Amino acid sequence: DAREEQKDMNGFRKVLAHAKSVVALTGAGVSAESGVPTFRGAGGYWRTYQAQQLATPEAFSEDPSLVWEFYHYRREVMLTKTYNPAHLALANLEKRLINEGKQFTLLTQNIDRLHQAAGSQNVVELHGSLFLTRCLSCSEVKENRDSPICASLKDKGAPDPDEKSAGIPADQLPRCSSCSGLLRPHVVWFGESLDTNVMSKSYSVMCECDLFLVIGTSSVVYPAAGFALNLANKGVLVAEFNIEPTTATSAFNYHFHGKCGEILPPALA
Ligand code: BJW
Ligand code: ZN
Repeated sequence: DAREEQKDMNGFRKVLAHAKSVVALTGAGVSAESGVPTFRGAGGYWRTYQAQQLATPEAFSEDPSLVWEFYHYRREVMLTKTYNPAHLALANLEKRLINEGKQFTLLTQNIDRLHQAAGSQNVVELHGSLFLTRCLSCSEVKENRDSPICASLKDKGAPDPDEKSAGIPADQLPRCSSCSGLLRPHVVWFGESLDTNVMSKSYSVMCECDLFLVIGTSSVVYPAAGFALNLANKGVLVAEFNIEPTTATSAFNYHFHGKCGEILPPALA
């Protein structure tokens, strides 16, 4: 039946061997085995908040100190984490396909830069990066790996539910080196549009692809959640890798169950 066909690894590997243009979409599940918490699992809380409450422009304008504490904490956590076999499997797949004269693009919802650390080259960051800032006054986007990002955030951002807000005055939060405006993380918050260049690159590679991989994402956050569904509707082959079925699973040709650090390396080898 259909469910058995979805697990046909030999069938998938044949499809992959013949694909000329592969696109992968990754989500937080790819970094879970690196120790980076996912959004919708049990570890999805910071203090008493879920990302949906803090990753919004409203939260930032109401309490920029609180939102900066949240992102500062996540930046500092990333300094202690590294890529895992799932990231490596995708970097290796890219190298092999490019050597064979084929196309590969990695669309990631993750802001942690672990794909790049593992050696992936053609990466589109759909939701921005923890290590980019954007100035609210002059809009300059800049790489920033400072630890701490500013003196006032040093040792702040502890995730415990009873931790009190640091209440840092805005003039002591990260500021622009060009115009001294307030900086924000260059990430895409709820209610904000994805960058237009990012969207057009994504659509153009999806138009050409003959195999789409959906890896470690709950497929609930749009527009990324619609990518695989749209392609599946057009008849493009889609393979999903996840520790559990998602609401989108039934629309896909393949679904491989397991931790992506364990199932991706053999599947993509
Ligand atoms: C494993 C594993 C292991 C675990 N191995 N697997 C259309 C319909 C409905 C709503 C909307 C819509 N269009 C827009 C919206 C509103 C909204 C939205 O989608 N809301 C939904 C929640 C309903 N979208 C937006 O606002 C977007 N903007 C937009 O569309 O602009 C135009 C517009 C504006 C206003 C109105 C309408 C249109 C922007 C969304 C930006 C999302 N940003 C975040 C935060 C980024 C910064 C930060 O990190 O702080 O991005 S939210 C958060 O979710 C983050 C993630 O990238 C994103 C996706 O999460 P992901 O990666 O899927 O993680 P999880 O935790 O959900 O899932 C992990 C998965 O891994 C699970 O399935 C596990 O099983 C699995 N897993 N371990 C394999 N080891
Ligand atoms: Zn500026």
